[in-house]
Amino acid sequence: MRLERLGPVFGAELKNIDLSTITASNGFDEINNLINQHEVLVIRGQRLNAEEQLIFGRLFGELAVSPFSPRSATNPELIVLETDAQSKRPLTDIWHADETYKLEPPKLTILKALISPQLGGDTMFCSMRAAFDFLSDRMQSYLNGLTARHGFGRFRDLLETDLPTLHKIEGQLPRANHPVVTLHPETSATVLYVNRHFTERINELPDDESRSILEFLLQQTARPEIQLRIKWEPGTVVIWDNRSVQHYAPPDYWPQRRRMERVTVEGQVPVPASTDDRVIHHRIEVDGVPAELSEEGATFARNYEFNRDGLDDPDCGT
Ligand SMILES: O=C(O)CCC(=O)C(=O)O
Ligand SMILES: [Fe+2]
Repeated sequence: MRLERLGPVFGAELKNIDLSTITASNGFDEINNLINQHEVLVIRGQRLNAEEQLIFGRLFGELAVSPFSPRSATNPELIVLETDAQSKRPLTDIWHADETYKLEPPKLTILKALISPQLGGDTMFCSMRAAFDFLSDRMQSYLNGLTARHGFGRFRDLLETDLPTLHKIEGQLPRANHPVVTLHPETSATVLYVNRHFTERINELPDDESRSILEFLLQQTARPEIQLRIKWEPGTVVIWDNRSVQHYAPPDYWPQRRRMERVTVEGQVPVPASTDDRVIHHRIEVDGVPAELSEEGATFARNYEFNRDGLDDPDCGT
């Protein structure tokens, strides 16, 4: 097999490989390591049928059954996302990691295209470990130790019922608090773990502060430098690390037909990055060179140095 990186920050395409031949002792460790390292792995030209996709998924752990997504009648672990003129507009145009309202959100998602529209229907990804790395040291320290509440977001709209019944159903569905900054359990990377679909508030902050800080954090997914956009064709499989990336699927193709099949691997309770005052994090590297701060970030850093020197300077202000 051969690997081609898809961008300087994350993402890779794996070539010359047939996923149906992978077993626990043949190729699994390599693929698992590549997912940890590159966060999104694209494998094209696969002829994996649904059964083989389930078997491949089970190599990584138990498969999840989503309470909201449309499942295959014969196999509840297989999610079938099919869109055409008869279906509603898909609710995928919002940045999210899958199912973070669960106490144990999924670890990986494996999505396969069966029918792709002629134009549109791409899926976008954002590296949330890069999002965290791009924050200032001050912001990283501020976030450390905070937790956020995750609920159902837009999936509420799928529960077509009157308001009192909706509240009752919501009361019975899971909800979870997760650290705002998590530690990836396999790579120890620090990850910004809030998303626009499911994260409702930061628990330790008053309402107005939570709203502003959360909005600032959610906007980080808009940075083109930390995004990736994947084009699908029938037979394309994408595996993403749901612990460290978010995705957004523009429904720009709808009502054209698109059919995808997905399996989702169960994960663990997210762990907080650190309980120290200072977060020890890894910095993004591009070919071994630490990524540059953005222009504003660099200006801020220079001003900060200047002001601090100024305070220490006995001649300051004279
Ligand atoms: O349709 C897509 O490309 C992705 C949909 C999605 O959000 C998912 O499968 O988790
Ligand atoms: Fe999703």
